[in-house]
Amino acid sequence: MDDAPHDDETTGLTVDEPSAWAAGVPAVRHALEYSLEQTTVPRTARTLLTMNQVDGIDCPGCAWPDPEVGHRSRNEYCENGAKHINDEATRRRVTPEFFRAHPVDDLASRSDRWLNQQGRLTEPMVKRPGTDHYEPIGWNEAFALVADELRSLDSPDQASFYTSGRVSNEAAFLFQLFARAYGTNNLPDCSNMCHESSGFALHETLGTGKGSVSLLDLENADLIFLVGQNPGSNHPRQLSALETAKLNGARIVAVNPLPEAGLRRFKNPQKPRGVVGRGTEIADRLLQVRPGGDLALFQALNRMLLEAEDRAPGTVLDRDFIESSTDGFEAFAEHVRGVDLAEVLEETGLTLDEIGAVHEDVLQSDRVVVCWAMGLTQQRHAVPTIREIVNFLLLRGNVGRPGTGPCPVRGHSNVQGDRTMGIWEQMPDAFLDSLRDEFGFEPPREHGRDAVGTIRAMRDGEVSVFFGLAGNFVRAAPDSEATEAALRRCRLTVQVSTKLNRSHAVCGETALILPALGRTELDVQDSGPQFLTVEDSMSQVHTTRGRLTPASPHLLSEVAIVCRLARATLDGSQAIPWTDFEADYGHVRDRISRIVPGFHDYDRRVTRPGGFTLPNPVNEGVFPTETGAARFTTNRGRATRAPAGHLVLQTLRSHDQWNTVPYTDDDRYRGIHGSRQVVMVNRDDLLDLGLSDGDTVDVVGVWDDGVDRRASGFTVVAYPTPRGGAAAYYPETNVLVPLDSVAETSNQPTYKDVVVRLEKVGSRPDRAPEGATT
Ligand SMILES: Nc1nc2c(c(=O)[nH]1)N[C@H]1C(S)=C(S)[C@@H](COP(=O)(O)OP(=O)(O)OC[C@H]3O[C@@H](n4cnc5c(=O)[nH]c(N)nc54)[C@H](O)[C@@H]3O)O[C@H]1N2
Ligand SMILES: Nc1nc2c(c(=O)[nH]1)N[C@H]1C(S)=C(S)[C@@H](COP(=O)(O)OP(=O)(O)OC[C@H]3O[C@@H](n4cnc5c(=O)[nH]c(N)nc54)[C@H](O)[C@@H]3O)O[C@H]1N2
Ligand code: SF4
Ligand SMILES: [Mo]
Repeated sequence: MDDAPHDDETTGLTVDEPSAWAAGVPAVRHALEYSLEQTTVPRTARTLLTMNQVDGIDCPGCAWPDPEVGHRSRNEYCENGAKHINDEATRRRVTPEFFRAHPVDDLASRSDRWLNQQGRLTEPMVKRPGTDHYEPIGWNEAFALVADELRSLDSPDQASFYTSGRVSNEAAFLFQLFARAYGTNNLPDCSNMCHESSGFALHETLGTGKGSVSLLDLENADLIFLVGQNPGSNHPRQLSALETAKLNGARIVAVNPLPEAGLRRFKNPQKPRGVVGRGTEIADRLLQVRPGGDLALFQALNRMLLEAEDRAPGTVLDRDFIESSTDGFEAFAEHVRGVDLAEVLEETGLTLDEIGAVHEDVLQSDRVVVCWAMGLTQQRHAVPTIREIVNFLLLRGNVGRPGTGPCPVRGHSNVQGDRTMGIWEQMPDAFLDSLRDEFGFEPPREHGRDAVGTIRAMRDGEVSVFFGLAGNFVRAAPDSEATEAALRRCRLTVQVSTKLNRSHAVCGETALILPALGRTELDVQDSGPQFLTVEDSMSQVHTTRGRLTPASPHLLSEVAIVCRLARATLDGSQAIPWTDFEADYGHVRDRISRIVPGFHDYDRRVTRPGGFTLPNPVNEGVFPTETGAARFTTNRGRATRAPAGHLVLQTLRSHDQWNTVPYTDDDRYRGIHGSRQVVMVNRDDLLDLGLSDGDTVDVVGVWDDGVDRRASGFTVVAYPTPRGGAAAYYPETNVLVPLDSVAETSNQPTYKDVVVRLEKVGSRPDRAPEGATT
């Protein structure tokens, strides 16, 4: 079983009730089933027992932080963390023989799941122009090939260097250093598609793009908002922190169009009570907001707070804080007082009672935290919405005090660290000056291209070399057909990867696969075994050490790959000791400590148990904005309303996938099994559209550029989503997201805000009986 490649068959759709609770015994059982299938028992146990422990492996899943040292349980991981780690520790292998048997066209015809299930990549491979197969290539020849291509470009800006957020601080720092020494700021990353909107909104209003909340803050808040996130599937250990907060007396308000399982009830697998009991109710209130209605909701709450202050002056707002630490209050207040509550009800789909009850919760609370994720950032008005949340926090001084603050919940385990290390196409001059002073070269100053900008430039022939350090760009990006065409126009595409994915199959004229060590694996360099470092969603920087024997003797670490590429490409005029960096990662951290603020004495501090926490100026009452004050802003924007006969589609994650990689076809908590080709629609909308639960439809994108964007053969599932909104899985529906449909100012694709219509293809006779859902 272990070595047999899975076939691509799906078992057929079955649907039952969405689950009312998350993460108990079945969660653990499912993780073990997946582990056993992918690895052998001792290997599984060895990896899992060190996960998220001091001196162990940082979970390669999400960026949720680890509890303080001394407060960690023996099994400090969730079901999904176990799946992610075992997906990497699999015993299956992709060998040169595999590539001989599967031409590139064949790979391109396979599902994402099938590609991933083939196992770990083992050797560098090249696809040469005019051929249809990958063949083995030596490492030196591979680096020479990339170097020749890069050196032959008219301008360094004709290359683009993508990073996905699993990459360590060390590799990320070197990667941006290489790109800038080579001469470009074209450093798109997954964050462009993830929390870019949060970064823009927070930077403008608070002067720093990161959240200021610690785990302790969360546990000590007395009111927590969970807006546009699904922690039961995507940040499962967040539920433990929320449970603690509840036991400490917190109330929780979830704002989400869908009644996600983890927002309802949590059974903590780490506690006996969690295994047998009813578990903890997570959300005291679930506001099933209409898609994109969050801006209106927070504006209404802000208006209510201003009016409450009018009624009882000096009792509602934190006047001292507003006067001493903020600006823009008057203009904001005037604007928000004019918000029309009838319009709010229309925008949010909520009742005045529902909003009023939350307002009462706010008045009763001294310490408020607002958490959010992709349900906000991937909206067209994401930036104004998050700015309005900052207004909401500022009004009662819920920023920078213990138990308060904004909490953007990050996705990839080191996406925040990669940004800290300079992976951003718009790094500020101060950072570039430091690079110059340290390494003696002049970095380019003009902003580079982000993810969407890179796709446009490849499409237009302005970028002809695409280099991906981890990730699966072609599937993560919007407008799949346009993105695929853009990548196919490239002269060279290079992917540094652990597992096979579609970005290897949809490639440039020449294509390289460079197989890398994963986080679970022992990394030995000339100076001995190395460790790596990462930063979680709450700015804690700590080590991660792999212990498993590498999947193949031919693998190189990401650090080694970047160093060797740099040596092959650059002319040596910069004073950058690439060989030393590769031999001893301590040298890399030493340079980081001199360049990146907050990293002084990096090597020593990071090896202390639990590492260290980066300072956040907001927590010291400092707001490094242009004016030196936290800023109230005036925000406008209305939710997308689909025209008659259409729906607003959000593309989201199932419980059983890691981003572009589906592990199975099941989404247990939503009650959907056996197929991901489903579109969830409100039952009343189905009636209006003349459709029934179980019908087969094409989902057709609507955007006024004349392009037919179509996801074919989807089964309609009646689901308790607000009217007008639909949901389907990513990445199968990325084909529907127009490249030009981006959030204002952040340029983030609007993956949760896509206008579609459903074209009926046929009905399935073998459906579960009507009424099985909702
Ligand atoms: N198991 C697992 N864990 C993961 C990942 C994974 O793929 N699998 N991915 C990781 C990454 S990179 C990220 S970024 C995070 C993503 O974590 P999430 O942001 O939780 O992921 P999504 O599945 O995109 O879900 C977004 C949620 O937003 C809600 N939503 C949609 N539209 C709106 C709206 O208009 N308003 C509001 N209030 N809510 C809305 C959806 O119903 C859904 O519950 O997860 C990380 N963790
Ligand atoms: N429609 C839609 N699209 C979305 C989103 C959405 O919600 N809806 N979400 C967006 C978000 S939030 C994100 S973060 C992006 C994710 O975009 P990416 O980060 O690019 O995608 P992943 O699926 O995480 O990448 C998986 C691949 O990474 C490689 N990999 C895994 N571990 C390692 C490693 O340790 N080293 C190396 N070198 N490679 C490794 C494997 O080859 C694997 O196939 O997608 C975005 N796209
Ligand atoms: S919550 Fe996130 S970091 Fe923690 S074990 Fe689960 S996937 Fe890993
Ligand atoms: Mo993400």
